[in-house]
Amino acid sequence: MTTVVVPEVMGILNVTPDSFSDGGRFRHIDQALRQAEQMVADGARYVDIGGESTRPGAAAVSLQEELDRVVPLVEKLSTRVDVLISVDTCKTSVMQEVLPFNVRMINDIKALQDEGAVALLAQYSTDICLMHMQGEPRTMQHQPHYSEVVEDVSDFLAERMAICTSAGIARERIYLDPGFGFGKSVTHNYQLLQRLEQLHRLEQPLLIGMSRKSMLGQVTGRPVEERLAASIAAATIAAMKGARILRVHDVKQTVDAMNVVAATLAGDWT
Ligand code: 7PJ
Repeated sequence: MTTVVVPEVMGILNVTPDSFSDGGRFRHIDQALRQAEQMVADGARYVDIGGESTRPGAAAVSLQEELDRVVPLVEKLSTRVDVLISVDTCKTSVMQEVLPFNVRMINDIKALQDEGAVALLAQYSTDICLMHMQGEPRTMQHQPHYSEVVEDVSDFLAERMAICTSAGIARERIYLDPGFGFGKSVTHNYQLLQRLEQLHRLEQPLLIGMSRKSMLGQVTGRPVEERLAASIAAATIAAMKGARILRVHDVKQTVDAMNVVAATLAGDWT
């Protein structure tokens, strides 16, 4: 019998600046903990904590602000909720502060390009997600250009992976992500999704994030709050193409979809 791998679901837990203004940090942490508990109840295996907005056009967040948002939450979550913790950061100093806690993954949209990041991670056993991005979040959607998007993304990921492994990071710790929406036109995004299997030649597990992204808005004409159906379709496609982890906002609905995928791949529902 062949082993059927259905992706794990990673729930997105954004720690937004607004949540600080209404009632202070404790309330904000409590709220985030409750949200994490709900995601676990809904079937999430991971929660991904991000303190920096990386949406197109977003302003950079200061180091101190990101630390204040992320570190106390990681600390509390690691002792109170039974879930694998992923931290979405591209700053070496943030990684340094969260790594001593029970963090399972560092999810870096800049693929450990910040100074000292690779050397730091080489001292730990945490998993790492290396994501591809063209340009910087503030400007990345201004005319992205590739000679061939799948090849270029694949070459970049292979190169970053080689840098990690030569620094002593075991291959088994590395997940790869083509970075949907990060310096990519709609066409680039759909070419990547259509040919996602080609990234399996890198022989690493893939982490995929398309939840509510503009590539879904552009083909459906829906605003961000009405992209659930499109997000589920995208997650299902990624699952059928062999993604290992799906990074999503809507955990419960994605888990339902993954149960359908699991039954289909197994030809059985038990
Ligand atoms: C991704 C991410 C993604 C990984 C964000 C958003 C933008 N990390 N962080 N992959 N996207 N690994 O969720 O819309 O696609 S932030």
